[in-house]
Amino acid sequence: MIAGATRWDILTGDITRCATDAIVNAANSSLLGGGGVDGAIHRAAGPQLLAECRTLGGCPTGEARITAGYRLPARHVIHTVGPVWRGGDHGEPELLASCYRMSLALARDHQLRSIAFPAISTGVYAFPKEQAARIAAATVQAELQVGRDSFDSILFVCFDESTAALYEEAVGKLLD
Ligand code: AR6
Repeated sequence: MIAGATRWDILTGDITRCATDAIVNAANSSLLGGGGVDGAIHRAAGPQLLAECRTLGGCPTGEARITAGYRLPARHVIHTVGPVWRGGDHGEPELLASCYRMSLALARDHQLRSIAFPAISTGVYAFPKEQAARIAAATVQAELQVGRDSFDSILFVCFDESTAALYEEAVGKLLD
């Protein structure tokens, strides 16, 4: 798919293998590591990532912070904190959209051209996957339209085929 000058793709696989300018981490507000994709990113990046994260003083839900990528093939990690799903009427959709917007804003500020996103909040934080895919696709598309500059490439990196299929569907609906 192409939006403006930006190519976006949906991939199935392990985001720690992505050699993009930045990969996005679905972190928690301590930024001190955890399970899921967060654990995988810290394992692959090595202990220097945790050392830099300790200097950041955490991150509120819906916001994002940037670090180096250390041993990762990606140059940077953008850590964002998705909402915990509590039924959907506690601002979860808006907070999830904010994660995508704030991550792209940080990437822009640092002149990064390629960014890979995991399916934020859809694991331990239990956000319904289909709704999360729709929010991810719609928010990224809207940001690409308003952004004065553009990215070369945005990747949605899904851990399994069924999540990737939900993204394909969400993006397909946007293009209808
Ligand atoms: N590459 C791509 N996607 C992955 C990978 C990977 N290596 N590993 C898991 N996923 P989760 P959350 C997918 O639970 O729901 C952590 O403990 C996974 O299948 O990692 O935002 C943090 O420290 C799912 O679709 O993040 C927080 O405490 C998606 O990544 C909490 O979990 C997100 O699942 C954050 O929960």
